[in-house]
Amino acid sequence: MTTPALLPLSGRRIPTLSPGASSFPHHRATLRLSEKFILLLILSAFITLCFGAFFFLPDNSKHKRFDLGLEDLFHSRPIIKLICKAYLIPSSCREEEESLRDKIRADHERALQEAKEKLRKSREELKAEIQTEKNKVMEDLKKKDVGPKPLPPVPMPKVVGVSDGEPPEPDVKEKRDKIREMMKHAWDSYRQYGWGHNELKPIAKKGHSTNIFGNSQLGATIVDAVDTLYIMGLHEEFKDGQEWIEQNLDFSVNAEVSVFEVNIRFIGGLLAAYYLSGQEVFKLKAVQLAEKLLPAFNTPTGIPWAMVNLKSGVGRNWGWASAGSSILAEFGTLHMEFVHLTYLTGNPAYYQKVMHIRKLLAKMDRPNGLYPNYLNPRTGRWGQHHTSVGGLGDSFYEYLLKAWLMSDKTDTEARKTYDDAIEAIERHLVRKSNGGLTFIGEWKNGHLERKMGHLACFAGGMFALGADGSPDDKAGHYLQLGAEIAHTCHESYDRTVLKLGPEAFKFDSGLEAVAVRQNEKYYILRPEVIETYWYMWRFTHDPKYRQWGWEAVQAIDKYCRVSGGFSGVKDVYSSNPTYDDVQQSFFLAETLKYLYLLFSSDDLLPLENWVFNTEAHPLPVLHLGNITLPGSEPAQR
Ligand code: DMJ
Repeated sequence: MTTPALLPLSGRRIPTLSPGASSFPHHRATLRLSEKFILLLILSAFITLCFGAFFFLPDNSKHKRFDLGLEDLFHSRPIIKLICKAYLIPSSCREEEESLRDKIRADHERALQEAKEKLRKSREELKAEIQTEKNKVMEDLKKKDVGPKPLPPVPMPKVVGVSDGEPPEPDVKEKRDKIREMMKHAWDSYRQYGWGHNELKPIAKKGHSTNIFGNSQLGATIVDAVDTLYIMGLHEEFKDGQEWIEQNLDFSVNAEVSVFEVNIRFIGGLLAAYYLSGQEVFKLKAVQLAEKLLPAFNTPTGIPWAMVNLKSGVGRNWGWASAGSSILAEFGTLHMEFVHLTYLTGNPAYYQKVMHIRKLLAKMDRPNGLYPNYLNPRTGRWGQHHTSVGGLGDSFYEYLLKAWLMSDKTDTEARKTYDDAIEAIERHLVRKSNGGLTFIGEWKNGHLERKMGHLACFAGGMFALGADGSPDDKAGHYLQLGAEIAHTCHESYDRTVLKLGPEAFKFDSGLEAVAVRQNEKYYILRPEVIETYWYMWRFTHDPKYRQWGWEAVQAIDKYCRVSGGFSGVKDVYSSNPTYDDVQQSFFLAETLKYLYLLFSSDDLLPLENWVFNTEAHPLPVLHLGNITLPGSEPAQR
């Protein structure tokens, strides 16, 4: 049997059985009757629904989501529209269509009006309108941007001695002016030929960089030099540098940088510029960069990688380092800057990272009490047993002493670690040559190499700086040791043709403070010898230190100065040297700064109030006796 196909109720056709569908007429009649009854019921239910919807459902047109005329078409009173279409109820449909048409007409008129107004406006007015819109969007974006959070206010450490430091003696003042002029020549040349690049090639007169800064233009010379400009009173140049930093220094770059170099040059430079000038931008940039360095500490031991990619945070070590090790002078030269970062931001992470390194080192066995230069960050074991106060080791010892000084001498743990380390160094590494010159050799697998690097010459200043406070009343002894190192290093300069010191010099087979190998005869504008002269001057006021400093000024000006800045030289024993064509950023940060201070009065940056980081960036002493750093124990006196 074929069941009757109930067509949708269109109102046009009452369903019927197809002819010949059934041969029983009575049955057919019964079916028709009940069908009609059901249809009637459905129809009345729909009519009731229709009225209910009309009077009681909310009007969607009052809750617009789009301002398009089509909105009502699809969203307002949908049930009426459906009924309208399905049942062809003429009056409701007409009303609905009418109101729709009115709405569309009104919208069109409004759009037309707006278009006419726009056409009446001049090109300039339209441009201005677009610009206002753009600015608004940019402002909104900036608000949403996750820029640096404002830092909590902290008591500003006592910033004293940011004075002119003009020396009373006219001849000293004249020398100081000459050094200032050299700084201006170095800066102006970089400004002209290398602006924004990391360093300058003063002969080629273009930008230069090395792998320590990654492949990015981070303006290393600007960041390294701004505090020197400030100290020398070169205000216009300082402002220029500050502006560049404000507008261009961006650390969200895909660059793999040296954690150590970026810390001492950039974070140190920015923090010093902040403390000296009070300009917030320097502090904010320092903190932005520091955050980017933190992933370098994600190693199994917490000893950081040597390099980190600023964008990805992926770290690794130098390929040349013994057994995949990190370097003592690199992971051991973070303390000063990181303590300041915690102090300024209230974020304990920085302090905890460097204290963790200190604790880990304290637990380790040390061959002969010496710290090897290599430590594997995965295993926590020493690499090759090579100890040096020059390259690879140097500033680790410096920062132990300076951590103590910087804490207003409350960090006694740092002082004790320094004293123990220096004692072992003196016993195993410090020797007197046959000619009576005191030198610091290098310890290589149980054997002393009688060679001293230019870098190790900084230790003269360190010994003098650490004299006060040394155990067993050995202050006089350490001041004397500092003086002897200063003398030896001066000899290494004096025994050359150019009166500039070689990179490394020997005390062997009749040799006294002279370089032997060709690849150790270069001078790359390094500061360490002058740094020691300055500390010795501050502690003794012996005029020979100014005299030695002046010799260096004259030699640098004569042999390293070129029309495009200052360049290193490849052989200090040759009267006709070739240039290396690099103006190192530390020449402006350190060499010229120490020279300037050497010819200034002592009230400029007094050592009771300032501690210089290893790149000569002065940071104020933090009087931690009254302050507890977040994440630290209360300081003990
Ligand atoms: C500087 O970057 C720092 O002084 C560092 O501690 C060692 N080397 C250079 C300058 O020679």
